[in-house]
Amino acid sequence: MKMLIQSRSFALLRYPMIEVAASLSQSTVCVSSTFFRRYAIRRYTVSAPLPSSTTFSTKKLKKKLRQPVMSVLEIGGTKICRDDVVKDDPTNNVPDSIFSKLGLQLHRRDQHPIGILKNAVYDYFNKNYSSEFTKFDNLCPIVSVKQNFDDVLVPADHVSRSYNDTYYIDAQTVLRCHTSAHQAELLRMGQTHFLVTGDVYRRDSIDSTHYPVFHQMEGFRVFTPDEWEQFGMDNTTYAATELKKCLEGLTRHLFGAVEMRWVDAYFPFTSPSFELEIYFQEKWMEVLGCGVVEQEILKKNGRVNNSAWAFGLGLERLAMVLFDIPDIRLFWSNDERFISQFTGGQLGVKFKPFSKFPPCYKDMSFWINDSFTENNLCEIVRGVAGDLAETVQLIDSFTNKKRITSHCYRITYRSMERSLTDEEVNQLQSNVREEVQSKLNVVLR
Ligand code: FA5
Ligand code: MG
Repeated sequence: MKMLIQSRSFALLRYPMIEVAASLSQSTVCVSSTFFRRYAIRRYTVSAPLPSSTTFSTKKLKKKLRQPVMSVLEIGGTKICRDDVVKDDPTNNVPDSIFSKLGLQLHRRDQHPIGILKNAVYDYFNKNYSSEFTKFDNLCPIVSVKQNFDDVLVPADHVSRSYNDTYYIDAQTVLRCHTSAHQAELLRMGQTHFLVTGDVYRRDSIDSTHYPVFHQMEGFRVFTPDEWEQFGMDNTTYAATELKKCLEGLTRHLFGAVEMRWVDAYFPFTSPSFELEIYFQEKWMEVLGCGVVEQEILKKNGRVNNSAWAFGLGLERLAMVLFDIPDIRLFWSNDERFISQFTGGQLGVKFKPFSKFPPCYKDMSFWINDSFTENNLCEIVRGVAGDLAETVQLIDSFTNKKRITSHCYRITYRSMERSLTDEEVNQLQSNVREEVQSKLNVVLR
């Protein structure tokens, strides 16, 4: 295995505000996926809830695109009604398309690539840590703002708390945006070695490695002083060494030989922090975040004088590499041609694409306003086109003499399962244009 240890520019990571300021002032085409690394100095308007329903001009299209939404479900013993999650209220920004994913729990399906991967990670921990780790995979994804952010020391002004980045049910309740939301409660329950797998939710960009619902597995391990003292190490060095050993072993267990590298990172809840990237489809892809847990979290939750490591795996990203799955939307496919290719317990299987259907590109330009954000645009595109939207990419930006900025976005439409007709794509694009204008108050060009 080729292992590259790489440090990115420290300046960007130590001063994340500068990174955001710089990226805002540039007309950058690159979309950052580093949710917890980003800090906000911009203010977001708490915009009205984004579309939960869509206006299509033909009944046929409407039927084809809309997924049935179950109105009551149960997760981990909690009953959840649609009307408790999707509300016509300014503090709520959960659309029906997101509600429809609640309770699907791909990670609990043993024949699905996400479930197969979860079980393979369990095997690794059972073998190497003699089944010491307690597993949780049915904790309810509806959590308090305190669990999701405060308990893991996310600062009050951190960008991840904004309505632009997180799905809020009301001002105090969110759809968890990471499995780290359960760290504190499990520590308080006396857990010292645990794995938490679950669906997590984020308003995010649209491309082959980002989806607004995905799955994470949190790992957490507490150490006592005798453990680091016997190796003559300080608590932080010991935890960091054990963490990297564990994750490098896991990567070898899953992939055998794969090109990967460690990157220094920032998370409010760990220090030092790292991300692991794997080379996939001719690019470096970030697959996990991890680090040595902040003492404050341990102390507040009954673990004085201890040390700990934690990690959060992105299961879709790892499964993409493992099974050669080229697009994250495929995980949600009910197409037999996808589902039938995977068998419980089998890791080595490579996905055979059934066919590559042609993409269709549509550009749209508009003058933005101060409250414009790309996530709001993506939410509209997803609301209209669902999984037919493959990418949304900023391809041009300029500011005129009156200091008004224009953006040009290219939307790629493509189905994973069939060829799209011109009529269908034109209709989608026309609906997107209409909603972008009316909901984002931008001026189309
Ligand atoms: C976190 O969520 C941290 N809670 C991870 C962590 C846990 C750090 C414990 C330290 C200690 P991050 O935002 O980087 O970090 O997300 C973790 C992983 O989730 C990423 O590496 C990536 O693999 C995956 N991921 C993030 N956003 C998306 C998305 N929109 N779609 C699919 N996968 C995603
Ligand atoms: Mg990250």
